[in-house]
Amino acid sequence: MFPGVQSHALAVDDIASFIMWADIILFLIVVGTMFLFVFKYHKKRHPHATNIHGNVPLEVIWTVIPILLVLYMFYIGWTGYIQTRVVPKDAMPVKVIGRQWTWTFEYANGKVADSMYVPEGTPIKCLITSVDVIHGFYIPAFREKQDALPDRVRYLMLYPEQVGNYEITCSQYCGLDHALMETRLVVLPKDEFNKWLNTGVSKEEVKEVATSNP
Ligand SMILES: [Cu+2]
Repeated sequence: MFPGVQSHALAVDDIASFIMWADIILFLIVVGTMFLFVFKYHKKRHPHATNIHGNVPLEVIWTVIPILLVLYMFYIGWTGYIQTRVVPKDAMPVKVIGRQWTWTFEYANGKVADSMYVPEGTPIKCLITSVDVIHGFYIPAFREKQDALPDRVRYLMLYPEQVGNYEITCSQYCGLDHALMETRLVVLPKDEFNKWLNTGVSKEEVKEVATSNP
């Protein structure tokens, strides 16, 4: 997996690796015990089976540990998720419109672009919708994804922390050219972004800027 570029992405990665390591350790404990018992209680070594009626300490342990693990997974998942849902006061709105098979971005001053330009260090409130079928607004490096639904507006918070050029793609199969429905998220330093926002740039020029900064 390529590196995440905002603290939310790092939180998602931490959750994924915590769950993976918890799975690996539990797998080894369960399968290890299974093999140990197959060996230890083989008919040759243990000809007479014992009839066991419960073991309270053991049952408490295997109930409490999984509950704590699941609660902890919920806690780290929730705190990561909430970062994408809480809208800070200084958030900048950007309208994200999906259509077969392109993305369009509209800014508060009326500027329209086919790549998404955002300033570094400003929370971005993406207002996501679609003009035809269901699309999925997906920025892998930010570990964020939200379906774009016709006639509805859904939102997602972005916290661009690093200047750069990131992939935006469609995560819902939406027809013939679904695979080609991609564009760039360009994070610029604040002053450069303001310059970009306040100049009337044609669509061709927007494309040029987006591709000249790989
Ligand atoms: Cu699509």
